[in-house]
Amino acid sequence: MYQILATDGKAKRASFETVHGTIQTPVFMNVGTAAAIKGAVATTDLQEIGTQVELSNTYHLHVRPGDKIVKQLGGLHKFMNWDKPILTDSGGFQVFSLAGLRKIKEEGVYFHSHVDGRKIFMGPEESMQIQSNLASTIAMAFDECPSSVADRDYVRKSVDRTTRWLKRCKTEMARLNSLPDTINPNQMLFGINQGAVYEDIRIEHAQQIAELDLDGYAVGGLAVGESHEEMYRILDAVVPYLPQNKPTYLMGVGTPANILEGVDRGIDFFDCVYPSRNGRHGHVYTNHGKLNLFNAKYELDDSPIEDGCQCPACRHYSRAYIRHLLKAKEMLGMRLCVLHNLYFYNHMMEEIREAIEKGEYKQYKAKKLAGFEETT
Ligand code: PRF
Ligand code: ZN
Repeated sequence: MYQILATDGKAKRASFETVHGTIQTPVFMNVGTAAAIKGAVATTDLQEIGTQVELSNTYHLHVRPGDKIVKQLGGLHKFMNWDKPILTDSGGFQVFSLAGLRKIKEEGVYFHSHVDGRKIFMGPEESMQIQSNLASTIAMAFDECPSSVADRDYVRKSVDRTTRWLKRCKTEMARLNSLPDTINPNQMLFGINQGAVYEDIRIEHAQQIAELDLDGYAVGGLAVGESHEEMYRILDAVVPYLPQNKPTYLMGVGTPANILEGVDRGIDFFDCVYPSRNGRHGHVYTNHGKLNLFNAKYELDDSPIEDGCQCPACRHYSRAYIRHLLKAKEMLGMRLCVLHNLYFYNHMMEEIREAIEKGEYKQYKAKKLAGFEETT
């Protein structure tokens, strides 16, 4: 059940009940593509950094270790020792961004594994079967994410196919959820809106998928090379056409500023590799902009990454020490930066939820954005 608890302009503060617990939105999902958050972060660390939802990938787990293996081991929750919600992305996007040679047909996509080059076929049914074996809380529909420079004709055809695929996903998920040996018979399905930068195609597609009465709705195909302004223009246009009584999810977005703008346009769920990827490179977020801890100016800096931050890195270690670890290529350096960055994102979402509840979202957003612009 999705319940809106407060609104402030278009910004929504809601709760979303799942079989693995209630999600408080707006929420940032922490990315663990191959059932691991990169940077040596264990699921036992997640409580301390405020993670609500972990996100993994159908494609990666199908290739390695194999979804049938995960099913035999009791599903992804048991496998990775995480009992809170898990969202699995459908594989569509990863096939397009990772796999080499691929062929898109009406039935699905033929491609080669990025691990061993073996030939794989994935269509809507296969994606649902894999996600059912993984037994995630929320499964994503199998979609095509057209390039941001794809022409109108291509996008139109691609979106129509994505709609046909979505209907097949819905039918297959209902079938799988009713099988006797399904680990999570309550698995939910989110549909994905596509249409590149064409507002009319986006809106028409949103109206078509809204009719299917799914558990939630994502906006895909953004943050794929278009400008931030274009992304905000598409969100302004399309989010009002997604069902208001269901959660919305902006896939693969983004910077803290992108998230603040997405929330302001009615988005509930976000995910992005930035905090973990940047952390692994010693780039850490603060309320006064991003720092590069490799910089020589931190050599003798015994303050924490951010004063007052309650993350496991800032409570115990200095910038100088973490810089040393990074320079010495000690794994702990990366790990502390990733823990800080994920805490920073998760904590910002907590502040966002509070600001919406108080009806102070505009002021909160303006103050936060001004801070990020400061040079440190
Ligand atoms: N589709 C799917 N996953 C995604 C995207 C998409 O369009 C994006 C686009 N930013 C990120 N992840 N299935
Ligand atoms: Zn910190």
